[in-house]
Order: sequence, then C-alpha cells, then structure tokens
Amino acid sequence: MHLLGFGLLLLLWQEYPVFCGSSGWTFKHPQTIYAWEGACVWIPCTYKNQEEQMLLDNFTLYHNPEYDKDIKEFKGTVLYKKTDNSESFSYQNRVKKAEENCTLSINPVNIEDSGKLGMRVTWGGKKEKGDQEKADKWMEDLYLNVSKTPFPPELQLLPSEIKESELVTATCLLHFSCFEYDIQLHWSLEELDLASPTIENFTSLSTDNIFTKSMLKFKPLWTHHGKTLSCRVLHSSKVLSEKTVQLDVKHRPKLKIEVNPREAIVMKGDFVNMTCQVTSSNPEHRSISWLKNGIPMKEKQPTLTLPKVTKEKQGIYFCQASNAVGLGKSAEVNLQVLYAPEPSTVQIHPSPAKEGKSVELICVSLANPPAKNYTWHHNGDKILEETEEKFQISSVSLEHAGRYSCLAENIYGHGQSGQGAELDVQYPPKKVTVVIQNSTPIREGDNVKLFCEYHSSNPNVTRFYWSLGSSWNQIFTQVWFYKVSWDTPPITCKACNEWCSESSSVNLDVQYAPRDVKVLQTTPSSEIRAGNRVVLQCDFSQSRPKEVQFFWKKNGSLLQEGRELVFNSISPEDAGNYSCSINNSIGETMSEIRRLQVLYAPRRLRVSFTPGDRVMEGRKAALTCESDANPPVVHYTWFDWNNQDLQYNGRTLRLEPLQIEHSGSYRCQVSNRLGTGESPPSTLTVYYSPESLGRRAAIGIGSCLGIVILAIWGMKFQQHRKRARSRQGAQENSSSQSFFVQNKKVRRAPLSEGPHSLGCYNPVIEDSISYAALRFPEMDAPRTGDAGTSEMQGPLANNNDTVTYSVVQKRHVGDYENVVPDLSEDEGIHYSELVQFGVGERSRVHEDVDYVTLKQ
Ligand SMILES: *[C@@H]1O[C@H](CO)[C@@H](O)[C@H](O)[C@H]1NC(C)=O
Ligand SMILES: *[C@@H]1O[C@H](CO)[C@@H](O)[C@H](O)[C@H]1NC(C)=O
Ligand SMILES: *[C@@H]1O[C@H](CO)[C@@H](O)[C@H](O)[C@H]1NC(C)=O
Ligand SMILES: *[C@@H]1O[C@H](CO)[C@@H](O)[C@H](O)[C@H]1NC(C)=O
Ligand SMILES: *[C@@H]1O[C@H](CO)[C@@H](O)[C@H](O)[C@H]1NC(C)=O
Ligand SMILES: *[C@@H]1O[C@H](CO)[C@@H](O)[C@H](O)[C@H]1NC(C)=O
Ligand SMILES: *[C@@H]1O[C@H](CO)[C@@H](O)[C@H](O)[C@H]1NC(C)=O
Ligand SMILES: *[C@@H]1O[C@H](CO)[C@@H](O)[C@H](O)[C@H]1NC(C)=O
Ligand SMILES: *[C@@H]1O[C@H](CO)[C@@H](O)[C@H](O)[C@H]1NC(C)=O
Ligand SMILES: CC(=O)N[C@H]1CO[C@H](CO)[C@@H](O)[C@@H]1O
Repeated sequence: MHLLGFGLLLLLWQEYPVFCGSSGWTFKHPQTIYAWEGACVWIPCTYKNQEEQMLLDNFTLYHNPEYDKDIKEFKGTVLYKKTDNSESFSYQNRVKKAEENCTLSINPVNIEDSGKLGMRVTWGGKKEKGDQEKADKWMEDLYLNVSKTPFPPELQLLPSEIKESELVTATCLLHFSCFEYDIQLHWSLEELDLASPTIENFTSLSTDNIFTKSMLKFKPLWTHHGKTLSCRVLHSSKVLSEKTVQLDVKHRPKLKIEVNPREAIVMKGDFVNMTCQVTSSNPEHRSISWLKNGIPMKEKQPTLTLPKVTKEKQGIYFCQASNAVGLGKSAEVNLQVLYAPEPSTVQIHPSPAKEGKSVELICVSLANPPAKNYTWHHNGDKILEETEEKFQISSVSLEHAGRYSCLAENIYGHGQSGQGAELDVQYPPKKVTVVIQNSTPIREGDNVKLFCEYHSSNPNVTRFYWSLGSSWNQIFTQVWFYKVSWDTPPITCKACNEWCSESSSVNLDVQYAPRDVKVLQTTPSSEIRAGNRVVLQCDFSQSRPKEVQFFWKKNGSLLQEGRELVFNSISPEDAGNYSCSINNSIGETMSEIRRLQVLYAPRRLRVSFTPGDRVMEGRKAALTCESDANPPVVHYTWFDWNNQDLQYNGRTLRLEPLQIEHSGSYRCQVSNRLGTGESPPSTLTVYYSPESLGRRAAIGIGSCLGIVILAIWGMKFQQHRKRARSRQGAQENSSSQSFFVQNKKVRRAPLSEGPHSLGCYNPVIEDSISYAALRFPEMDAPRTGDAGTSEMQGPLANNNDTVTYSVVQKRHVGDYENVVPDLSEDEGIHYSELVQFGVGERSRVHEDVDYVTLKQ
C-alpha cells in the first residue's frame, strides 16, 4: 500500500504541472488494484477541490485512454459515463459509481479490464457575475491488474528463527478485498493441530489500501518442525489459492529410550540392553551420554548393554544429548533387579546395651522384592515368636546377651544367615564385697589387707574406690591399712566400670587392749583417815574382747587381782602410790598412779636427848619430841616429872646450862587435827662436875647401882634359861629385854633419889669405880589415838628378823674424870653379849670390849 501511496503521490506530483494554474484538485484512491478473473473490484475514491460550489458536470471512465491531440480529447473504451443531466452509461452494466464521491465498483471483473483506467472529470462553475463561464477538467489514472486465476497471499513468519515453545506470529496477507466478493483466509498445519492458536482477521478497503489479512499467533512444538503451514484463500468454501511455508522449529534433541526387556524388571543375572535414539534434533545433536541415578556413566554409545545384571545395576537410567539449543533428556527407565535375600546382618541398637534398657534388633538383608518372612536365632536356638524384620527387647537382661542371627526370605528364596551380631549386655559390677585378708582377728596396730571383690562385671572394672567413713579415694582392688586404730570406722569399697556399685560396709572388728583405765576411789568420797574403810575400783571405758582381768599394784609391785581393792580399816602404812592394770587377750593397760594418803593422829612419840641422857652439869642438852603424824604436828607441849607444863611449844627443848636440878623425866604431848598423843617420860641425868664433887661429900652411892643391877640381872638370867629350854616358842616375844652385866666390884648400894626411877648410879666416887650402863631395848611408846592393828604388824615383822642386843660397855671416863682406868688390866672385866637369834647387827664399838656370847 505504501508503494501504492507513493505512486499516487508521484502521480499527483507528475500531474501537478498539468493543473498548474488551475484550482487544486485532490484525488485519493489506491494506485493499483488487484483482482482476478471473475472476482470484483471496489475502488474507494474521494476527490476534493479548493473552490467551493464547483459542481461535477460529466464523469467518464476510460479503459486505456489516449489523448488525441487533434481533438484535444481523450479517446478509449468508455467503461462508464455520467453527464450532468444524470444520464449514465455502464459498460456491459458492470461498472457502478457512488454519488458523492468517485468510488467505483466493477463486478465481475474480467482479465480484459486489466490496464490503466482513466477518470475524466469535468465541473461547471457557477454563473455568477455573469461574465465568463468558469469550468474545470481532470484526468485521474489508476491501474487495474486482473489475473487469470486468483493469486496467492503473502505469508510471513516472525521471528524469522523459530524455536520450540517460543511465540511465533504468522501473517497471511492478500491484496484484495471487495464488498461483493467474499473471501476468507484459512490457516492449516500439516497433520497437526495448533495448540491454542489465536487468529486475528483484518480487512481494509480504504483509499489508502486494500487487503485482507490474517495473523496467527502460536507456540510451535518440536513436532511442528518440517511441517508446512498454509494460508488458504477461500471463497464460498472453495479454495482459490494458498500459500505454504515449511516450519523450521529449532529444538533440543529428542531422545527415545528403549529397554529390553521392555518392563525393565529382570532377575539377577539376566541380560539387559538399552538403546537411546535421537528422534529429532534441530540443529543436529552432539554425542549421546548415559546417566544412572543422575550420575554420568562412561558409555557414549547409543546402546547400553548389561550382560549379567547384578543388584548394583538397579537404578534409574536415562540418556541425554545436546545441541545449540540445549540439552535433551530421554525418559527415565527404572531398572529393577529381582533377587533372593542376601546374607543377612543383624543390627542392634544400642550396642552395647545397658541391662534394663530397651534394645532393638534389626535383620538387614537386601532383597527384591523385600523379604517378607524372617527367622531369628539366639545362640543358635530359633526364636519362635519373632518373625518380623525387627523386634524389641523392652528390658534387656543378661540372659538376652549372646549372638543373634536371622534368615530373610522372599518369593525367590531365603538368604543365608550371616555372622549375626553379639548383644553385649552391660551392667554395673555385681555383688561387690569387702574381703579382709587377715585370717586371725585384727588387733589394734596390725596391718590389714583388704580386697574389693565382685562377682561379675561388664565391661571390666576399671577402678576401685575406698571409703573410711566419709570421703572416697580411688585406690586399687586391694588396699593396706597400716596400724589400724582401735576405732577404725566401717570400710566400704566401690567397684566401677562405666557405673559404680558399692559394697556394704565392713567393720574390721579391731581388737584392742582395755582403754581409759583409771583408779576410782569409791569409798570414802573425801579424805582418808586411818581406820577408814576404803574401796578403790579399777575402771575402763571399753575393751575388745570384753574378757578382762584386773590387777592392783602398789608402788610398782603386784598387790592383788580383782576389780576392787578393799581396805576394811586402812592404816598409815597403806599409804602409797596405787595403780591398777587391766588386760585382755590383746594387751594390758595400766592406769595412772593414784597417790593414796592416809591421815592419822600422832603416834610413836618419844623424847630423845642430845648429846645423851647423861650430861654433866654446865653443859647443854637438847630434848626433841619425836612423833609420827599425818598431817604433821606443829604444836608441842612439854611436861616435866612434876607434870608441869614447861610452857614451851617447840619441838626441841634446849637446856643450857644444865644444872643438877634439870635431872628428871620429861615427856611431851602433841596433836594434829585427828588427835593427841603423849610420849612416855624419858629421864635426863645431870651429874656433877669435878668442881661440885669437891664440895660434896662422897657418899657410897655407887653401891646402890650395883645392887640394882645385880638384882635385875639375876632375875633376867633365870628367865632366859627357861626360855632356852623351851626353845623357839619364846623367840618372838622375848625380844624386849635382854641385858648384860659386867661388874667387878660393887661397892655401894644404889642411891635412890626421888624420881630417879630407872637405875641410879653414883658416877665417880672412887678411882676404881666400876659402872654399868643398863639399856633397855626401845619399846614402842604407849599409843594414844586410834592406831589400827595392821599398824602393829610392821614393827613385829621387823623384830623377827633383827637382833636385839644389849651391850655393856666400859665407858671412858676420861673426859670428865682425871682418873683414867687402865684398860690393859681389864682382865677382870667381863662383857657378855646375849644374842637371842643369832643374826643381826653387831655393836659398832667392838674394840676394847670383851664379849660373852650366850647363844640360845
Ligand atoms: C462515496 O459515497 C458513498 C455514498 O454515495 C459512500 O457510501 C462512500 O463511503 C463514499 N466513498 C468514500 C471513499 O468516501
Ligand atoms: C499484474 O500483477 C502481477 C503481480 O503483481 C504482475 O506480475 C503483473 O506483471 C501485473 N500485470 C500488469 C499488466 O501490470
Ligand atoms: C478469521 O477468518 C477465518 C476464516 O478465514 C475464520 O474462521 C475466523 O473465525 C476469523 N477470525 C476472526 C477473529 O474473525
Ligand atoms: C538388545 O536385545 C535384543 C533382545 O535380546 C536384541 O535383539 C538386540 O539385538 C540387542 N541389541 C543390541 C544392540 O545388542
Ligand atoms: C511366609 O509367611 C507366610 C505367612 O506367615 C506363609 O504363609 C508363607 O508360607 C511363608 N513363606 C515361606 C516361604 O515360608
Ligand atoms: C576383662 O578381664 C578379663 C579377665 O581379666 C580379660 O581377659 C579381658 O581381656 C578383659 N577385657 C577387657 C576389654 O579388658
Ligand atoms: C616404794 O618403792 C620404792 C622403790 O621401789 C621404795 O624406795 C619405797 O620405800 C616404797 N615405798 C613404799 C611405801 O612401799
Ligand atoms: C608416788 O608418786 C609420786 C608422783 O605421783 C612420786 O613423787 C612419789 O615419789 C611416789 N612415791 C613412791 C613411794 O613411789
Ligand atoms: C592377762 O594376763 C595374764 C598374764 O599375762 C594372762 O594369763 C591372762 O590370760 C590375761 N587375761 C586375759 C583376760 O587375757
Ligand atoms: C462541458 C462539457 O463538455 N459538457 C458536455 C457534457 O456532455 C454533453 C452531451 O453529451 C455535451 O453536450 C456537453 O457539451
């Protein structure tokens, strides 16, 4: 149409000079009109003149007009003519013209009508202002191309390269349209239908162009490749013409996979082949490759051969190939290999299992189709109740431990039972005990070896813990306790693998000597006085074994056995350090020393003289009051022979200078808070000094002494003789008095002077004075107070062993007498010693003494 439009413009431009100078006429119509024999043409046409009021006079349509210069008129076949008087002529009655415009129609149109058509138009001007008739003429050309047969439409595809599934627009264009000749454009695709096409029809019959058009929009499939698309021109269902185009659809390779056997289910060991065929590819494909389960295989050939399939060949296969458009894949083939169950394995979850927990056993045996029937074995024995693939033991115990195996079965047979699996049932150590290795009872201080033993354990015990009462220490299975104490607490051990088990606690039962031994004074509760009943008890806190023996010791030496030490009447001599000891089979424990004090009134009183009981006047003498008391005496009272209190309270009474009048017997009296004691009187003799002698008349006093001695001696001697005859019987009692007499001459009777009770003598009367000292063995002082009987035993016992003797000794008189006796002429002097028991100390002074020994 553009071309036509352009041609019109060109024509107008060419025509323009023709009408140069005349008023402008504008015609609009298609330049060339196409049609075919038997159809019709419709020529839309409009014209326009600048000047108004111009009326069309005559209209003539020429076929191939020629201008005749001679007559200055066009010549040719007139197809149509109309004059202003409304006369009209239509060639063969085929041509028609619209009233208002120059639109023409020729129906039917013949091939002879082809050629140039010329429209000769004349107008008559208005006869206004009368002068000159105004007129105008115009010749308008157009071309008519009538073919003998209907011509085909134009067919165009956009885009020019078609890809599968991409939208394509096909345009079918026919340069023809006529109201009176109905045509349709019909699309068809060889052998195939178009999937959801959209078709748009257009018809144009305008001054600009004339056409009939149909647009087909579709997405081609790869199968459309090579097929022909045709656009047919139909008139009254009759095909007038058509235009075809072969579709070139670019697409990925299209592959076809074939399996032999077709169902792709084979028995193990069968032969399988697969072929891959490229059914279509535009452009040409490159090489084929195979994939199994999505993983590329090595094979590049179109045929994949699996000579003896195994279960590993099972899977999903496909092949693929690519070209410039992309990658094409074949359909998938799921190759299934059927086989009897394979040797089974057993899975145990969890493994190892703790006793009491739940365990699941699974029989794993590959098979296709999957195994249906299962047989379970435990340690070779069939488990009748289990026929499933898996089963549970809700609370596993030791009896479940062992080897499990299973047999699986499907329609192709049963597999072998494989190795199976071991169910390892684990548990904490069982029956943990502490074992004491020592065979004999354990004694305090022993070294003890203990074992932590257990009955069984799975897994093995890895560590042991020991507890002495509270905290735990990791040690070994055996443990030494060195020098166990008597109060070792109970011992517990733990044996542990993954878990720990504790033993019950074990008492070592340590044996020990009695503990906390002490002396208790049960009676009296306070101080002890002589004569009291005293009970001491030996006490202890504990002892193992319980059998004990008690021993008492006084001052270190064994006293007696028994728990209690009883003094019915205690004496001062019982005072001392006491201790008790308790023993059992393990040992002996000694108490601390208990010091027993006995309080008693004064006893054993005696007055002693220093230097002696015979002192010369003018010298000095000290009198001491000796006593035994607890608590000790502090207060002394002295009495003379007249029972007169000497008003002196000290222990030692000093007389200085001595006078004859001091002679006499003295005694003392003492007391403590327990009582009072009095000594026997003791006599002090004061004799004259030589000076005094001169003043005194010598009176035979000495004879007095001699008589007295003789009298006593005679009596005593006879007594001894009797005893000698009766031998031992008298020994004990005769201790008290023995004496000796030695006398040369007795010149004088003893002078008896007042209170001088025990013997008297006249010391120096003559130069030949003989004298004798008579001394009595010491006797116990008379007691006062409450000295007990037991107190008496001590001295008695001593007396049995000792000697009582008396010595008559010739005294030196030189110290106070200037007449010294001649010792060498002492032959006349007889000493005698009476030894009563033959044993004992002798007098310390032996020299110049003659003895007479009388043995009994
Ligand atoms: C010409 O006039 C007819 C009426 O006489 C009208 O139907 C037609 O559309 C006109 N053609 C053009 C091209 O204007
Ligand atoms: C008519 O049209 C056809 C196709 O367009 C063309 O080949 C032919 O030459 C034309 N005939 C004339 C006489 O112009
Ligand atoms: C276009 O024309 C065809 C016949 O040529 C007809 O079958 C189709 O329905 C028309 N489409 C539309 C949208 O008019
Ligand atoms: C595939 O197997 C079939 C049937 O067994 C056989 O006919 C065919 O030749 C085999 N193809 C190839 C490529 O081996
Ligand atoms: C498998 O079990 C089913 C049902 O328990 C039984 O009928 C069938 O015989 C068993 N198959 C074999 C091969 O034992
Ligand atoms: C467990 O103890 C036993 C006996 O002592 C021994 O034979 C075995 O090897 C031990 N097992 C392990 C895993 O240590
Ligand atoms: C106690 O023993 C010591 C030494 O063995 C001894 O000297 C002392 O006289 C004893 N005393 C008594 C009261 O037995
Ligand atoms: C008794 O024991 C005391 C200490 O407790 C000690 O001083 C004293 O000498 C002991 N007496 C004897 C006689 O052993
Ligand atoms: C206590 O010791 C003595 C002497 O050692 C022994 O004979 C006696 O059996 C012991 N007593 C006990 C209860 O073991
Ligand atoms: C102007 C013009 O040429 N008019 C002519 C129209 O046609 C009639 C009859 O054919 C002629 O007489 C007119 O002269």
